[in-house]
Amino acid sequence: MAKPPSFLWVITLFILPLKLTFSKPELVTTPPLPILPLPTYSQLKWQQREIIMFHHFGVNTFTDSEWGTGKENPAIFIPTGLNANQWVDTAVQAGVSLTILTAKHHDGFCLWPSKYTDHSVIGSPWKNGHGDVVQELVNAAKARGVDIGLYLSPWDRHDRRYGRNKEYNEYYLAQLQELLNNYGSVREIWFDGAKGSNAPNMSYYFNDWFSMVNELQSTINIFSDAGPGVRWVGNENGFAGSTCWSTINRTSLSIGNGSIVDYLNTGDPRGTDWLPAECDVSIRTGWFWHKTQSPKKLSKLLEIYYNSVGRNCVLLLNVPPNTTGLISETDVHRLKEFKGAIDTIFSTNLAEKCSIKASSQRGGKNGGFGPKNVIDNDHLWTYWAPNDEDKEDHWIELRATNEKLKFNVVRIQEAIGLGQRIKRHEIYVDGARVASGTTVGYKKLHRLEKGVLHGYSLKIKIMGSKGIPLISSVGLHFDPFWHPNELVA
Ligand code: FUL
Repeated sequence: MAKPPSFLWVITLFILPLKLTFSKPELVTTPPLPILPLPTYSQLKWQQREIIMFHHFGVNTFTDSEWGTGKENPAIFIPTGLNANQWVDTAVQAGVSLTILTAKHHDGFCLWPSKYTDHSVIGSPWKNGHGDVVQELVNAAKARGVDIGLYLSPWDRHDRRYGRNKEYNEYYLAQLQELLNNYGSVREIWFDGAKGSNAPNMSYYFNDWFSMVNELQSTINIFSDAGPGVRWVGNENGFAGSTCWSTINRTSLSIGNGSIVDYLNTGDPRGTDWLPAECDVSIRTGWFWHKTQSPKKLSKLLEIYYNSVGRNCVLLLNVPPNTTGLISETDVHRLKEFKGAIDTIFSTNLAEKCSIKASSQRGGKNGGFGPKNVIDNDHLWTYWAPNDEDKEDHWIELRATNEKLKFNVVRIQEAIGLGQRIKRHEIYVDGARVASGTTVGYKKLHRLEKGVLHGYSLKIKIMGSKGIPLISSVGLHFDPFWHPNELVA
């Protein structure tokens, strides 16, 4: 019979290795401190959407106008073939995860059966007055895993309470409560600052409105010229400033103030509020559908994409349903092309095949902040961080492992969860400067003016930054749609 193992053997074979394994957990380097202000959870989610869809729909669709008078008869609203599933399918095909509907535009006509007015779908023959466009969109979106947002125009040309501060604010708040209580989760609410020059004087009780919104919806972002969740970019062309900070001073902002558009466009490096910009633009000339208009060319949409998403913003692209209640086929087709083009450009990242080095790395070789982090799939929480001690001269270099790299787009992303930092940067290919820029933020896209470049190495130098720069992603892409010498119409 074999001898039973001695006590000493048991300790050596089983207990010691256990102790060795468990007593020395591997400690990793801590992340650097953030630089305030920071985004909220909902603002980060919003930023990652990149493209949001907007639907302008209402009586204007049937009167061929942009700003209704408020005197329209609800009976003209007859979208006989309305199918919100088709709207949301269009959004999904375009890679969009949030779609915003004009529940009420300036004409005051409500797309849902509000209890506080008869100027709504209730007065329309569509579904014998039992229709509810907001509900139709909510149902279609829910079935497809898409989120919804709502636009409720403060300026109301129909309601007689408009101009009487207390009465109208009560009315507006009552409608806000209807929309935010009865349709499930709403991810964005749009407070439009637009108002006709001859409209009656009116004080909007924004503080009451914003407080009510936050009380009723926990993951919503409030859009207005001045936030507090998302700011207007200052124009309706879909173009952010080439410098674009997500930070700004809210105390310098007010809603409906034409003198702040440049400030809104660029933001403020000294801003104490995190308030990123949304670029609203329509796929057509107008916001509402008009028979005579057609969608913008693919090249124009791509230019808008580079100047919005590629400048640290979210693109809010309006796609208006027609009088049938459908997104026109021409628009559906153009959106497919647009999404196809974005996929073609960005699905291949030549940086993934490169060897990468950097000026320094936080925590040394195994600190977890090495330059390889810029080619993984996490564009927020894994990043390259240089040493705290290195105050300047930060760079990251990608080098081809065999043949030359061929690209015309450089993508840089910052780990904005720890604040927006980069103020100035330059890009070099094989030692020659090919591009320079200012802010980076969530995403900076350089569509190179020189066209397609061939080279072995690409170096990004950070020339100015608040604290150390934190780069979460770098991409080298080839855009076959980019012909820098051809002018975009
Ligand atoms: C503007 C409005 O006046 C337009 O009609 C449109 O709704 C656009 C998004 O905002 O301020």
